[in-house]
Amino acid sequence: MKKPFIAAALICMSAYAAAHGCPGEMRAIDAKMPSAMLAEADASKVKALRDEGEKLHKSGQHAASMKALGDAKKLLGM
Ligand SMILES: [Cu+2]
Repeated sequence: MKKPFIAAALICMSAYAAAHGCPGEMRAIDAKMPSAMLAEADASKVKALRDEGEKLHKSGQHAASMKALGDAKKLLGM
């Protein structure tokens, strides 16, 4: 009786993590942006990657989204 419940809970948690990884990255980028000392070209690149990440996330392409957001974080030195 207990085991199926635990399995279901684990499946829910991993789905939760996958669905919420991108917004967490977006929040981290948004928090960092105002204090980031970037050249204008890099700042607009970060913004473009962050927007692309959000679009990909909304269309369900979380792996691609995480990659775009990861590139944005790299430019931010995070
Ligand atoms: Cu996502």
